[in-house]
Amino acid sequence: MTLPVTLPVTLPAALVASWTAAPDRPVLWTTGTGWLTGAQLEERSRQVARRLAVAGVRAGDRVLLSGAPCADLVVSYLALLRLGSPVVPANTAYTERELAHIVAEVRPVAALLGEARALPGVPVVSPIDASGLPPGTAADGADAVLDRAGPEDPALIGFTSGTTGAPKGAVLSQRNLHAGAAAVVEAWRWTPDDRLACALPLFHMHGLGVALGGTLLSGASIVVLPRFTVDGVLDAISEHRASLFFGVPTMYSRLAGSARLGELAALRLAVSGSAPLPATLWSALQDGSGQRVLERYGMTETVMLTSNPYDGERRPGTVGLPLPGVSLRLAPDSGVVEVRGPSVFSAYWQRPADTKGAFTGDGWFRTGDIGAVSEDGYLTLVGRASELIISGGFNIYPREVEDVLRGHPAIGDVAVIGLPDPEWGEIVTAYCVGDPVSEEELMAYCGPLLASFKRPRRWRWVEALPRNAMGKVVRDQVRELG
Ligand code: MLC
Ligand code: AMP
Repeated sequence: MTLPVTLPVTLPAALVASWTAAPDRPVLWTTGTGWLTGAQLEERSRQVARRLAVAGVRAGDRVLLSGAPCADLVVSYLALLRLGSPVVPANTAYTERELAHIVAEVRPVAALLGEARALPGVPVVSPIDASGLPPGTAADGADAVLDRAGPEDPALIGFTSGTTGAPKGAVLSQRNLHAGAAAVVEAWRWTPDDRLACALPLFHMHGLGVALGGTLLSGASIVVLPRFTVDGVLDAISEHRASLFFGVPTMYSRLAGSARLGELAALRLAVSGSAPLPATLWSALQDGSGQRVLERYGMTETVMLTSNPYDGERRPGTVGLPLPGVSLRLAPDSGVVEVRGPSVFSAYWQRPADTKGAFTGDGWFRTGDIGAVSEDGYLTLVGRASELIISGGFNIYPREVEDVLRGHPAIGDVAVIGLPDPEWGEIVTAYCVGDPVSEEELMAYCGPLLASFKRPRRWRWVEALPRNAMGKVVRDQVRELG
């Protein structure tokens, strides 16, 4: 006798239940494909999962996923969640060198890519629609076992450098992803009537965990644009009667510069995150559109942590209050924000020392962000314990860029910092010691080694770098070099 299986609450189990309950409801709109209903997403993700299973992908096997936002990318993501094969999203701008690091870390059995490119060391490399995989249909392959992942099984491995060192994979469990999406669904009063206009890349927590995860869990719908443009977003909001828009501050800065800014008034809610939203920009958005943009704070390792309130005061310059389920405190000596909660990851992939260092002795995750909490509980991020640069919502680790630049024969010494910029937040700037060469040459040198967003946009040649008694570069003094 087969005992009935009680399915745990995981994102895929919840999604299948919601698609089954409302099969004809439109869920996903993408350019070229148009609308897909819940029933279509269920069927397509099952088919892709089956093809992956025939190609040898099993629960627990890592699969790298990297492509521009489109229906096949979303379907592939859902197929992997349903198979229980941890998704390893990768930025489409990564060079072969950057992808090789991820491959060496997690040893994926397959990679689904938006563009044809070599990926040494990965047994199965396929276009993102999975059609290039070995033939596999219901007729010639065993049915894949779907939707059986438990809450503690790994669902997604997001690459991040954390507060230090080389990029490492933060392992998010099925529970983490589900809890992260559930928290924002509750906090932002998401309902099945909502429709999100999304122009975020679908390889980071913002796009995957918040925009897509929240939409699918709440039974709402999402309009996925292949890339961000001001007109593209505003057209999508009016044509599809979107009620929600989520963006990074660079997107809001560009929207604020548009004569069409007032069209944001049509939204029920506009959310900003991934980098600080300047209070001046917040006011410009309110003045031009009436939108009180809601700023929130999250991380790859934690999904979302805090949010300004939906009802109540949205206080510019702050990231609001802890989301449902999140506990937050400040380390007494440093002011580093420490968190706990069901969406917080528990380990970096096969990096026990880094994992140990990331948590306090009593189990709180050290975010590396330095905060201050007001008397009424609003968190303001005042700095970072790490040297992390955030440009347009993408993270750049100075040390990685410096290591690459040191390989250029003209550069004897180098320090990389982020200089403030109204559009990008911070701009990657390199201070080099050596024999000056042209920016063109340096950019050409960086081309095959660094993703475009990591390449310095400004170059300075200096006599020497300020160092402390230990010989360490003093970054604050580098900033003063101008
Ligand atoms: C693109 N470029 C960037 C860049 N994005 N350079 C620095 N920083 C960036 N963020 C490069 C391009 O490759 C191009 O280089 C040049 O800048 C001009 O490109 P563009 O056309 O102006 O840029 P665009 O394609 O419009 O991209 C801007 C953007 C994009 C803001 C739309 O950066 C973006 O989608 N950002 C969102 C990032 C995100 O989702 N972060 C979430 C992380 S999760 P060249 O050399 O070709 O000229 C997380 C947790 C949380 O942080 O809390 O959410
Ligand atoms: P990532 O590792 O890409 O997930 O980036 C996470 C980091 O983005 C956090 O540690 C913060 O430094 C930053 N971040 C996210 N949201 C905000 C925000 N609203 N304001 C300031 N920084 C933010």
